Amino acid sequence: SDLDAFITGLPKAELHLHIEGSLEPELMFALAKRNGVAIPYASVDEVRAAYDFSNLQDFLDIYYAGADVLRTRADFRDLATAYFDRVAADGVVHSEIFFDPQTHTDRGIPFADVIEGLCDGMADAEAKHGITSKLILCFLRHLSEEAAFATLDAAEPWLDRIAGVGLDSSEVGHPPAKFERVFAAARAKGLKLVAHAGEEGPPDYVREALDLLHIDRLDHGNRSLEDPALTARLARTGMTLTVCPLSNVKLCNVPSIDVHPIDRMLELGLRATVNSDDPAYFGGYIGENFRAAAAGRNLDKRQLATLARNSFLGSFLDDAAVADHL
Ligand code: ES4
Ligand code: ZN
Repeated sequence: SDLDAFITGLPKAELHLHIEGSLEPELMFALAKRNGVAIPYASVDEVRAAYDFSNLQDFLDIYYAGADVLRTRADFRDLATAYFDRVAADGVVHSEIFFDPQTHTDRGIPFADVIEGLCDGMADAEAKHGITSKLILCFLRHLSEEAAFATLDAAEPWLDRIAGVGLDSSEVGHPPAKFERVFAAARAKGLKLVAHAGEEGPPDYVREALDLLHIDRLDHGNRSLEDPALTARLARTGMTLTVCPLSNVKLCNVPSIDVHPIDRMLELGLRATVNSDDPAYFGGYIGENFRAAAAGRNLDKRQLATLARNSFLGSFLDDAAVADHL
């Protein structure tokens, strides 16, 4: 349709994408075979059938199991390449990619192989598609502060290739306060700071992310809407929210796309963006997220253009690069 073509043609940045969450079942099978890794599924269809989640933890259990097929530098390169090849067709011109080093280093995979493989794929994507990208190292919040500090130490040789740090995995029971000191250390190294907050956790977790972690960008943030003073603060300060519509539906944080608050966020003056989160698990890449939100909420071209514009304003590109994209 006309609106589909408009969405595809809108240059956009993706700001909330877990690269391990872009592992499609076909690549999972290919890597399992290449690496001699057993997987608990007989077919690609069986894998897809297992992607039926009631909450974040249901998903995370399957997502961490799937990541076990990723073993070598070439695997991480192939993973990144598959993502970029797919989103080139969606009109993505810049992507800020989360990766979870602890998921891999805890299995004995060298940090070097993970990051060098991802950087290989990123360089290929820039050459092949002209897509620029940055890396954001996420700490797994269900693990300890000490483990997060060890991960920040392990990243030291590659800090010139890491734009920032984030916080992901099981939210409830692991508030931002647990990582206040690690985020202060990351900030002292000149890294940008983001955190998942208000996905399943309460508005107070969003407040902690602002006041204790000093985040530059808020991942999800949906539950901020329960607190009008917090919502007003996010609007007033121009905080970018990296919203993930299909993820919210798949993880049952929103009952259906028809009632997703993406348009309400814009009306409240929030700098909301549209992102895919874990596209291989949640039913689509950034283009599908835009199309589902547009259909579900009857978004018009002005709203869609605002969402795409917000993705550049909220990116960690320098001012000149942002201006080039607007
Ligand atoms: C995630 Cl949707 C989501 N929330 C928290 N942590 C994550 N890791 C990968 N996807
Ligand atoms: Zn996420």
